[in-house]
Amino acid sequence: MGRNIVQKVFEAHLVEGTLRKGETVSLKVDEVYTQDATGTMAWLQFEAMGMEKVRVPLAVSYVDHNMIQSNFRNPDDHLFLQTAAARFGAYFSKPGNGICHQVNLERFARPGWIGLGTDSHTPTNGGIGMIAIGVGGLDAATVMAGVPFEMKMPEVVCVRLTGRLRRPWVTAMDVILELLRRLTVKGGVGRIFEYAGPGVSDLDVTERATIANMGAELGATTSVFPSDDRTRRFLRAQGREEDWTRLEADDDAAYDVVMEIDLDGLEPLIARPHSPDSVVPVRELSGMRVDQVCIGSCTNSSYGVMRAVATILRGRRIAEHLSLLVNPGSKQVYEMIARDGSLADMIAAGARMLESSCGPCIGMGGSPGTGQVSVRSYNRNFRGRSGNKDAFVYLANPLACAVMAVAGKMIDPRETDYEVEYPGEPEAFSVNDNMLLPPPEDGSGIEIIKGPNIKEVPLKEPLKDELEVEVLIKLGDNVTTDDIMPAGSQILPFRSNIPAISEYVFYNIDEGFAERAKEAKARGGGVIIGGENYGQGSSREHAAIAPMYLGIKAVIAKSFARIHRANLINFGILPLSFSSPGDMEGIERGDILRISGVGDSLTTDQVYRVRNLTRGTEFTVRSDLSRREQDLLLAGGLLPFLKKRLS
Ligand code: MIC
Ligand code: SF4
Repeated sequence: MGRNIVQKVFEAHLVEGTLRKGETVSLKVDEVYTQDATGTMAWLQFEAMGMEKVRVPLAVSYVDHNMIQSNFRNPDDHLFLQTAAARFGAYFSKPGNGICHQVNLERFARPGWIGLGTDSHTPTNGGIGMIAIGVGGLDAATVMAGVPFEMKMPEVVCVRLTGRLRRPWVTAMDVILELLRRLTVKGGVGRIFEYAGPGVSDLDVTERATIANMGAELGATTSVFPSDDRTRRFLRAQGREEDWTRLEADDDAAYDVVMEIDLDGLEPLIARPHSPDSVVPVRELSGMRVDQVCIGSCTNSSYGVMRAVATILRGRRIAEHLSLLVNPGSKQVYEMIARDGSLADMIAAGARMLESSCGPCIGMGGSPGTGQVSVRSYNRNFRGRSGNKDAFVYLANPLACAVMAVAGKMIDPRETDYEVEYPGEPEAFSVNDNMLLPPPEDGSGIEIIKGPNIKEVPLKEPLKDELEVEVLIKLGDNVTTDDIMPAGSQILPFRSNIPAISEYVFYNIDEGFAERAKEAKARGGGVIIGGENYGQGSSREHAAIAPMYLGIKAVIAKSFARIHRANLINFGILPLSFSSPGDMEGIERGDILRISGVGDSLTTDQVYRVRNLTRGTEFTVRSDLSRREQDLLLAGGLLPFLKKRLS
């Protein structure tokens, strides 16, 4: 029987386990990268493990999320990251060099590799044929310390592409919006999406990267494309053809699920507020006023896209009432559009050019006003993520975005007669790695500099056998980590300071949460009740560490998103699911729940009896923990577990 790409890459990296769906496998990892907002914790944890040097072939520390430097905290974080990278043997990508996923794709990603990144959009690298997975900081630190990466073998979905995109107005963004329309934000949980079929060769590497990037919004473990002649061409244009290898599924490869997308049949699509899966054709919203347009981010920042956007704007002017923000994803792209005149065309049309950073995507500036409509070529539009709960964020392809910036309203770009140059990938990119600092040969003498806002990672005590916890909040389906631990310019500066950031847990949906949690902590702790796909979205482990710090002992939900579930376990919080989802109805905020015999249940049938002391009712919940996960929880989390082991 032939093998698919996932099987080939996993087999080549397998340390333990068998590649059967649902079984635990451990894998050798070629690269680990961090970004600043999750990286400070990851590197603090790495340091806390007492490690001398990273034990993976390649480690890179990027700075892209918080570059606002509104006071000392942020530059202190940057200096910490730079000195830690030099000390421990990682490359350091300076602020200004670009968004981690875009830069990694350009400069490091390789077909056939396995990579981890402390960011949920790490799968962007799947565009080049790499298996790239988003993880929490502590998982990244553990792998950097030389431990193989452990995961449950996901199922593999083959997405067969046929036909060709109707460029310029239909782009790669519409392919992934179509998948989100069909499958929703939980349609990818426990799955890897492998792209195949004749339509693959119609897409260049950066277009594939757009699709792989936003596969994260499906909840997918990752997405991967074959490595073919176009991949080789891309790597040659990056001056690193030697990194290329061919990687394709065998003709008779088997998949768990097969689906098909006809590229010819796609039209410009748009995701409505407040979820990336609320997708409709742009034409259905035609005429709606647009106040802000944002183009760029890690989703749509290639040179080809930026150049095409510039040709739409050339000689035109953005609508009078509208604001256009552009954040090109990397210094490479920025430099190239500056040299070829695209940047001048954008500026002339009225674009506000931002740094090569995440910017408005994560609410670091560029928030829309009250009731305003923002259309973005980004990947997430959760309520409040952009810095304003009362704004309406839509997601569309970057060329449609540019047309809307000129029109000042929603418009199907196919209705215009604009001439667009869509150059795709150039023969040669401008390669200039002067903002990418390689680690010194021997970093052992380098001092790691920590500013006053950088605090140690708190630890949890071992799991108690009997929990008596207060229900602190009851939530619906698809709660995001942006809901649990918001980002934005007010909160992101506290990513290195858990006591400070914990004040903001659930801040946008329940301002009193942190206070209530602290009170409950003194009485035995709290529990969170959630619906399906709890913790979707980002990889930020702060959404687990901060609740842990506030005394949360367990989350009982209908189901969990992958990265958040792993983060909860790493920080000693029990992820439990209802045996009968209907039991959620009988629980209210303020109820006291008693769970007895936790240790026993955890290590035997993983069924726990829960008594609702307030209502006098009883129900059961379950966990689905591997052996290792059980050990971690008993110890109070991964750090206490490792500490105990090492001592
Ligand atoms: C995001 O897009 O939500 C982020 C900000 O990049 C996060 C990481 C973080 O919260 O630092 C992610 O995607 O994992
Ligand atoms: Fe940055 Fe936005 Fe990409 Fe996250 S999704 S890495 S915030 S650009």
